[in-house]
Amino acid sequence: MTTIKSAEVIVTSPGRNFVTLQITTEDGTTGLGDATLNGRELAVAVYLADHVIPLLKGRDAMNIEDTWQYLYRGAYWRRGPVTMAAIAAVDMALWDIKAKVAELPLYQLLGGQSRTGALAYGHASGRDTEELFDSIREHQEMGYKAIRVQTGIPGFDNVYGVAASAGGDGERYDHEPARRGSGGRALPVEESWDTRAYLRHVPTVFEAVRSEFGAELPLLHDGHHRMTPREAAQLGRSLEPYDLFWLEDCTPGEDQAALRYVRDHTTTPLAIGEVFNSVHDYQTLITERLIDYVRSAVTHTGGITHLKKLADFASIYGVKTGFHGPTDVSPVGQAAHLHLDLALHNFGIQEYMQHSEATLQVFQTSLRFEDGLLHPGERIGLGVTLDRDAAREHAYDPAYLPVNRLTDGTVHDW
Ligand code: GCO
Ligand code: MG
Repeated sequence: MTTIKSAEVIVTSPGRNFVTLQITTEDGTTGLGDATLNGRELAVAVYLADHVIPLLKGRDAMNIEDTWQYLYRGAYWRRGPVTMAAIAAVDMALWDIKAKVAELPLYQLLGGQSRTGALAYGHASGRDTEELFDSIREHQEMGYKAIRVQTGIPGFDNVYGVAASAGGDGERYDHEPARRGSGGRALPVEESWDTRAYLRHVPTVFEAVRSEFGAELPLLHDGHHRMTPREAAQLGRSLEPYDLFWLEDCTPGEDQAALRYVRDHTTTPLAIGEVFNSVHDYQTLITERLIDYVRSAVTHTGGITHLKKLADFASIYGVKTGFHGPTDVSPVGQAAHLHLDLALHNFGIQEYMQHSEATLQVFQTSLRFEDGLLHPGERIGLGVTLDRDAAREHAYDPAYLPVNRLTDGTVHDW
C-alpha cells in the first residue's frame, strides 16, 4: 500500500492566479494536481483544505477510481465547478504519483502513444484586419499549424478574445487585470456587445483571412456562448465557405437542446464544453451527435479519470476531443491534457496558449512544442515540478473575468 501522508494547497500568482494541490505519500513520492478556477480560485482552495485534505490522509494513493468515487458520491452534492476542480486536483496528483511509482511517463499508463504529438492551436486576434494578419503571422512563426481567429468589431472598444494591444503577451484578454474600484477593490472589466454587428462583421474577416493565408490553414473561432440558436445557425452558415475547423461555444453551455437547431441548419463543425464539469453535461450532445468536439478541461471536469471516461463515451459516437488549454489551466493541468492527447484514439486538437516566463519558473514542465505538435515529454509522472520558493514570491492577486453588457446595459452571456 502506498499510503497518503499529507496534502497541501499552494496558491501562487506569477502573473495570474493558480491553485495547486500537492499530495505526498509515506515513502516520499509527491504528486501535483491543478485546481485553478479562474476568478473564483479561493473557493476551490478552501474546499480542498477544509473538506478534502482531511479525508485523504491514510488512504491508498494507488486506488484512484475508489478515491474519485469516494469524493464524488460521498459528498452527496455532486458536480459543479468548485467540487469538480477539487476532485480533479486530487485525481491528477494521484495519477502523477502512480506513474512515478511505475517509473513511467503518465501516457504509458493510459495506453501508450497513439500519435507522435498533439496538433495544437494558438490564439490570433486583432482589432482590425492588419493587426489580425500580423498576429496570424506571428503565430505561424511560433510554429502553430492551426489558429483561432478572433476579431474586433467596428464601433466596439473591448471585445472578448481580442488582445488590447498588438504584440501583447497573449494572456491579456483571458485575464483582464481587475479594474480597481474605490478603496482598492478589485472589480471585473466590463465589455459591450451587439450580436447583429458581430454576425455581419465576422464572415468578412474570415473571407479576408482565407484570401490572405489560403485554403489549407485550419482556422477556429470562439463564439463564447453569446448567440441564440438561430443566430448561431446564421453564423455557422455564413462561415461555411471558409471551411472552419470548428465554431466553439456558439450558444449558452447549459442548454444542450439548443444545439439541435444549430446542427440542423449548418455543416460548420461544432465544439462546446469548456464550462461543463461532468460527462452528464454532454449526454444529449454526444448521443444525438450534435457536436464534433468536446472542449472540457481536465481541471474543471474531475481530472484524468473523468475526462478519460468522457473521451471514451464520445469516441463511440465519432466525437473527438479538443481540450481547453488557455493560460488559466496551469502547466500541471496542461500536462495532464497532453498525456491524454497522446494516448486517446479520438484526439482532435489541443488548445495551447503559452504560459508566461514567470509561470514557467514556478512550474517547470517537460512539455515540448515542435513543428506544430505538442508532446508531454518523457519525464516520469505528469512531468511537472513545482518550485515552492518561486511560488512563494507571487502572492494571490484578486482578479475577475470580464462582464459583458449589451449596448443598453443589459448583462449578456460572455
Ligand atoms: C478559450 C476560452 C478562454 C476562457 C477562459 C476562462 O477558448 O480558451 O474561451 O478564453 O474565456 O479560459 O477562464
Ligand atoms: Mg472558449
